[in-house]
Formats: sequence, structure tokens, C-alpha cells
Amino acid sequence: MLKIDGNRLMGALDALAAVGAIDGGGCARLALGDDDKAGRDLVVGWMKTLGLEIRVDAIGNVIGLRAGREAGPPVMTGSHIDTVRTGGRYDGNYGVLAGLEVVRALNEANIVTRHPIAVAFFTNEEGARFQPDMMGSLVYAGGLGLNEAYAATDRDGRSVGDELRRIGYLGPMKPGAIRPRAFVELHIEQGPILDEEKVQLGVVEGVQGISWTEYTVTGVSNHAGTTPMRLRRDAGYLAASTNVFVRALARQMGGDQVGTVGALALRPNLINVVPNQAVFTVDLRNTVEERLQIAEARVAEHIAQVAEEERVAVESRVLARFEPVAFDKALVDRVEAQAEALGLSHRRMPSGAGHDAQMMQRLCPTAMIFVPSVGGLSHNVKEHTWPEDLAAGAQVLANLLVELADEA
Ligand code: HGY
Ligand code: MN
Ligand code: MN
Repeated sequence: MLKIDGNRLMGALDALAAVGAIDGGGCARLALGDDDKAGRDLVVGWMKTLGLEIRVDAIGNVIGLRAGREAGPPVMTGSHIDTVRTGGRYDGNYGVLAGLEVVRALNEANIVTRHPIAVAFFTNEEGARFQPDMMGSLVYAGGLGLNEAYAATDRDGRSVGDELRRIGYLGPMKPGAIRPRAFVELHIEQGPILDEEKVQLGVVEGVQGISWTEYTVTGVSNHAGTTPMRLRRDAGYLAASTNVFVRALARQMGGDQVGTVGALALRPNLINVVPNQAVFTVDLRNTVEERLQIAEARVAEHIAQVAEEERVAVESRVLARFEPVAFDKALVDRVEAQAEALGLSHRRMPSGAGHDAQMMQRLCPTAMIFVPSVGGLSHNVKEHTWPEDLAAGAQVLANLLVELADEA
């Protein structure tokens, strides 16, 4: 059996985490910024050292190709190396570097698989700077046009297209030109289930639906001391009341429903001025599409009602909207079989987070492997997974990739 080297994988994770390192042991490499470029350059350098043929597509996705005995579509693995601003060192990075560790082990064992193997990292999975999230893999899968993606701008008005050119990753390959035989993504769970249940491996059956909306509320700035409550048109009040509503709604709906008001900016943001503008985001998710639509409708209703009462204007902008995705059943079964074969405790589960795999399922049979997140923490510098769990997940990935790459 091909043996991956857990210590070497840890070394690679530490080296990549040093790029854009922030206090507390995490890293911040927002998509297409200088630190993302530095991270990309480091990983591309490792890919070249491993003898992979590098392909860069027009949205900056990078694919390292390892030739098989036969030509044809590769078995692909990968994830992302961009992070949120308070990123941990495993989210995304782990799946990419575990893929490279599999290649390293194959090279050392002088094994050439029947079909090619590819290791990819996709552009802007996080959607923290540019929306939507999973942007690179969405373009790759044909779900978003290049020009629309290029036109997305960050809060400073910089566009994806300009930033891709600036960092030198607007590549020549047409997105989606390499259509894999299968895609397997290894990722930390980022939630509490495996850790709480003391289960070593997650057999991921799909990804829940995601709804991201930005609201811009316009009221009237006024003096905090002289303006009676009956005369206020307080934009900040609508934002705050929506935050409270979203939490109560998620609690009341139960099941997998979650809701977050993650970004909020008030203007003029001064202690003694009633805000005349609030810009905030609502992130709603559910494994069931119909329930997600109910949540969206309830939030829209609440906002319309408070806007009328508070006499403020509201504009909304959909930043991302993806329905729940079910992974390929046969491939999910094979992930489970690999966990069994290694004697790992495992359980089937949905993914609460979005992943590039949910886009790749549009192109080919796709599945995901999870390893536990200590305390269920992620998008936090304290994100942690025990080395033995990281190694076990990488071994399952290695065994599955080789099985897929050697089949008829
Ligand atoms: O938001 C997400 O689920 C992912 O981290 N982009
Ligand atoms: Mn991720
Ligand atoms: Mn993430």
C-alpha cells in the first residue's frame, strides 16, 4: 500500500501557513492579494519540484498534472489556498497539500498509475474579498462567465480581472478544459460533529444550500440627543433588528437552518449620530432547498416590515446562491469503503461549509472526505486538527486516488 508521510505533510502545512501568517497561528491570504500570490508561487514551486505539468486557467485556477501510463482525463483532487481574514492553517490548504503528499509518495515508490492524477487549487473559494464564494471552481464548472467573474470588485473597487493580471495568474487555459474522471476533495470538517462524537473520518454525502445577500439601508442621520424616537429613521436599527430576527428564525426553524449577519458597516459610525446608512450581509444555509427558501422569504418579509415602520429605504444584492448538492453515491460509498479498510471510525454527514467539490460535481463524480476540527472551530486562527487525523485523512485520499487512477 502506498504510504503517505504525515510528518512531511505537517511540514508543508507549516511552510504554507507562514505565508500571510497572523497572530495566533493562523494565516490571512485573501484571494488575489499579495499574500495569495506568495502562497500560489510557493505551491506552484512545489508542484514543479514534484515533476507536475502546471496548467493555469483564465480565472487563475492552477492544476498540476501527473502523467499516467495512458493519456486521458485525470483523477483530480484539490481545494483552495486562499483564506478568510481570520483564517486557520488547514481550511483548504490541507486538501491541496495532502494531494501533493500523495504525488510525492507515488514518485518515491516509482508508481505510474494507469490514468493521470491532477492536484488543483481553485481561485477565491472563500468569497471573503470577492463574491460569490467558490468563484474559481464555479467558473471551471461553467456556472459563472469569465467576464462576470472578472467584473466582481472588492470594497476598494479593485476587480478580479485586474487583480488576476496584477499577480500574474490570469492563465491561458480555458476553465474546464480538463474534465476529470472523478474529483475527491479532502477537507477539515470545520464543524463540531466528528470531534464531539470522537469519529475519525467524515464520509461527506453533500453540501448544504447557501444564500448570501447584501443589504444597503438608507435612513436620515440626526442628532442622537435632540431627535425624539418617533422622528428617527435609523438605518442601523434595521440592521440590528435583522440580526436578532435571523438568529431567532434559525432557532425557531431548527434542523440544519443557520443564519449569520457577518458584515456590518454603519455611516457615519459616530457615537452621537443616528446612522443614515447601514450596509450588512445575511448568510442563510440549509440542507433542504425548500426550507432555505422559507428562511429567505421570512427575512425579506421582516426587512420590508421594519423598513416601512422606520421609513428607511432598502436595496438588496444577491452575492451568492447555491442549492444543496448531493455527491455521487457510488463514489461516496468508495470513500466509506476506504475508511473501513483502514479501520477508521467514520460516519456519513453533510457539509455545513461550501466547497469547490460542490461545483466539480457538475462535471464529474465527486466526493469529499472530512477529518475532525477540534472544538468545531474554523475561520478562526485557533482552527486545529490533530496530526494523526490529518495523516489518516491523507492516507484515505491516497488509497482512493490510486484505486480510481488504476481502474479500467
Ligand atoms: O462560506 C463557506 O462556506 C466557504 O468557507 N467559502
Ligand atoms: Mn475551505
Ligand atoms: Mn473557508
